[in-house]
Amino acid sequence: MQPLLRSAPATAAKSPGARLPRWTLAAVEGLFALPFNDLLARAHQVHAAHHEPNAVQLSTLLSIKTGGCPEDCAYCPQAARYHTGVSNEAILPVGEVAAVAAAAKAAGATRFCMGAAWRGPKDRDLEPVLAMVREVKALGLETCATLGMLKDGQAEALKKAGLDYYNHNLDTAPEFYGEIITTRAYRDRLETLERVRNAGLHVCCGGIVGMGESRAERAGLIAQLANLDPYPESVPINNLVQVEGTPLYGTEPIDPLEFVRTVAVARITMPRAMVRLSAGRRELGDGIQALCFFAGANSIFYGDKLLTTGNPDVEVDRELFARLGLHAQGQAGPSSRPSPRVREEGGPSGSEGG
Ligand code: SAM
Ligand code: DTB
Ligand code: SF4
Repeated sequence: MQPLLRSAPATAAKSPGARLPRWTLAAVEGLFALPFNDLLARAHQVHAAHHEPNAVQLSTLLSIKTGGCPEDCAYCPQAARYHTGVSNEAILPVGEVAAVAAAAKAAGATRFCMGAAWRGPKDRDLEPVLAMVREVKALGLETCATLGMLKDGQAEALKKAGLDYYNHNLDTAPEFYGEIITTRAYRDRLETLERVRNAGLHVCCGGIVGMGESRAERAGLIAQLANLDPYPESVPINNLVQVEGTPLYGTEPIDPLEFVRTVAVARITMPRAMVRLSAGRRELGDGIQALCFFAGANSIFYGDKLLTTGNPDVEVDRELFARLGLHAQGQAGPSSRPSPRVREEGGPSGSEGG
């Protein structure tokens, strides 16, 4: 299968003022190639300069509309065309979503993300989602939604209802994208991100690793993200969750240390972003997660389920946090350090980003 945008530069996202890209592909590849200890030391230094290094944001995810999706994302158990055992369900009632959000807040989450298995919402789909956003916001939680591609006016309506973040991932590098999805183009994703940004919403945008991509393609994904202008406030790094029935089932898993490197490079190139250790934490194990937190991951999905697949049990995460001396963001921890310094590290091109 031919990649859709083989020639798209890794530094495609420039500001209208012809700003130089913050991070060239070569510079990002250079970070990946550093000795592991040097990379982690540098990433941790950037992390500690911009964030409280022992605080981790807890975000709970809920699938508000599961399965039956018309798209062909090769990793996704919710695509109707793959036989994964996920059935096409109706959108959840608003009251049920509010109850799950209240329980997530009681368990310590500060952000609540609602996901729908849509190519994009039809206008009639958006109405109940707006009601959900209002209810979740009223609980005092940060709100996030991931509903697919947005049309004119939809991002504005979400913002007006009280949405804080919109999650829309680039998923991978442009050069590898055509191997993974054919039913929407990379530029469609960039357009939705632009709509989200223009509506004044915060951008949550990241990708998936472990899909059989090369290191250069992982670097290409990070370069795309880091050169968005401004770069996303929230960057989920997903480790592919392999689901039987999807085309990517059986792919050689990523070397876990390479996953840590990806987190470290995301931290260095997007210093102020929340870098989220997203799907696939169960497969990583405690030691690798600990390295990811050291390398700059400071957000997780918290709760026993992601959208359709499993996530570490809440009790397991609490125990891991206790062993590592981590605490939930917004709750004082015993080892809290003074406020981080907030000097932004410029990219190798010397220009400031974000
Ligand atoms: N349907 C909407 C869309 O695709 O934009 C929103 C929901 S979709 C499930 C959100 C993101 O979840 C995808 O972009 C992908 O990055 C991630 N995702 C889906 N299935 C995954 C899997 N098996 N492993 C890791 N990440 C996955
Ligand atoms: C993101 O980057 N990861 C989340 C969230 N955004 C919506 C989704 C992970 C889904 C994992 C597979 C599943 O549970 O269906
Ligand atoms: Fe549909 Fe989103 Fe899954 Fe793609 S990732 S198949 S768009 S639910």
